[in-house]
Amino acid sequence: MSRNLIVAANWKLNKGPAEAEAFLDTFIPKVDAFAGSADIVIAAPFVTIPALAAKLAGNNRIAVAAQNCSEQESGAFTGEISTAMLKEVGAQYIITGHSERRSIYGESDALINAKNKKILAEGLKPIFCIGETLEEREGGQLESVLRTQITEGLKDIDSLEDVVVAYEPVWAIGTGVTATAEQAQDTQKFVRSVIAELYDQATADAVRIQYGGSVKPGNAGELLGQEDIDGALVGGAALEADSFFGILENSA
Ligand code: G2H
Repeated sequence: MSRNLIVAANWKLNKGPAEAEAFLDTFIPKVDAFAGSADIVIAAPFVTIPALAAKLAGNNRIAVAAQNCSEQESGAFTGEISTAMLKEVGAQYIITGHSERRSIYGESDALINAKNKKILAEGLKPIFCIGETLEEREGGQLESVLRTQITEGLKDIDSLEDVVVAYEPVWAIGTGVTATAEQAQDTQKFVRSVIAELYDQATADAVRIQYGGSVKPGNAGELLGQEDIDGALVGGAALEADSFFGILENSA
C-alpha cells in the first residue's frame, strides 16, 4: 500500500509573523528545487497563520496548519478561535490531541473528539495526536492507552479520508530521546490494526500515520523508511529551515 508521506512542522509557541516570513524566504526555494513528493505542512501560532498563508498563496506544496482550535462554533468563549476563522485565514490542517494540550491544558479524549468532528465538518483536516507516557509503556499499558485514545478521539467519525494520525510517544517529545525505528514501527503497526478493527482494512491501509518525537535530519531516513510510518510531526528540528528541509530530504 503506498501512502504519500506527510511531513509537518509543529512550531509550538515559536515564531511570530516576521520570523515565519524569514523562515519561508529560506525554505520555499529549497522546496521548489526538491524532487520529493511528500506533503509538507507548517503548524504555526494563530497570529502567524495569515502571514504564512499570504506568503504561500499559490504554493501547492506547502500547506498551513493551526495547532489548536475551539470545538465551539461561536459565542461567549473568551480566548477561543473557531475552525471557520482558521479556514478564513488559510489553515488547511489543525493539530488535535497533542500531548502538551492533553497534559498541560487538561484536554480530554471527549474534547479532542469534539474538535476532530468540528474540524472535519468545516472541511479541514485534523492531525490527530496520540501517545503514551513512559510510565504507561513500562507498566504494560501501551496498547490499552492507545486503543482508548484512538477509539474515543475518533468516536462517531465515519470516514478517515481527511484524518492524519500522529503517534508521539510522550517520553520522546522534546527530550532528544527518539523511539527506535523498531519501537515506532511496532507501535504504529498496532495503531493501524486498531483502526482496522474500528473501521475496516481498506481504511487502515489508507490512513496516514506520522511519527513524532525528536525527529531530526539524522534519524528521519530510518524512521520514515518503516512500513507503517507515513511521515513525521517535527517540533524542535523544524524551527530552522535547513534542518526541517534536511528531514524532508532524508525521508525522500
Ligand atoms: C513532539 C514534536 C512535535 P519534538 O511534540 O510535535 O516535538 O520534535 O521537539 O520532539
